Amino acid sequence: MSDCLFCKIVDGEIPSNKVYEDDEILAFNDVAPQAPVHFLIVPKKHMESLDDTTDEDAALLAHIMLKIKDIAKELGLENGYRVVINTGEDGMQSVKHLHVHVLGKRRLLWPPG
Ligand code: DGP
Repeated sequence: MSDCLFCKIVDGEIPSNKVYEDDEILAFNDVAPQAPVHFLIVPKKHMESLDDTTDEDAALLAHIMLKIKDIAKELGLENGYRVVINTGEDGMQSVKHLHVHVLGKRRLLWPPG
């Protein structure tokens, strides 16, 4: 999608601080980190949100989920981390390209706001 911020990051049009990349996904540091480690994982294929996914995306979604622990380990999150997928208006999703937040290196509060 030409006007999608994360598609532009995937295409390299907008620079990002990459932490992992393969043919299907890109992970990069969040520009406004909410924890000492805070990165996002996005599918390279544009999809607006979890609401936009279908059974055909099962392998891609599983790939994202299974990569989290590897990247987390690389970044030293041996004491745990939190995975968040903000979805839609009530979920306060601001960027309309599916992304998974991974936050760690501090004790995170619960419940969230
Ligand atoms: P969400 O509220 O779940 O849609 O989170 C969007 C996140 O994207 C937010 O934590 C800030 C991050 N973000 C927004 N613009 C940029 C950008 O240009 N670069 C990077 N690295 N992160 C961005």
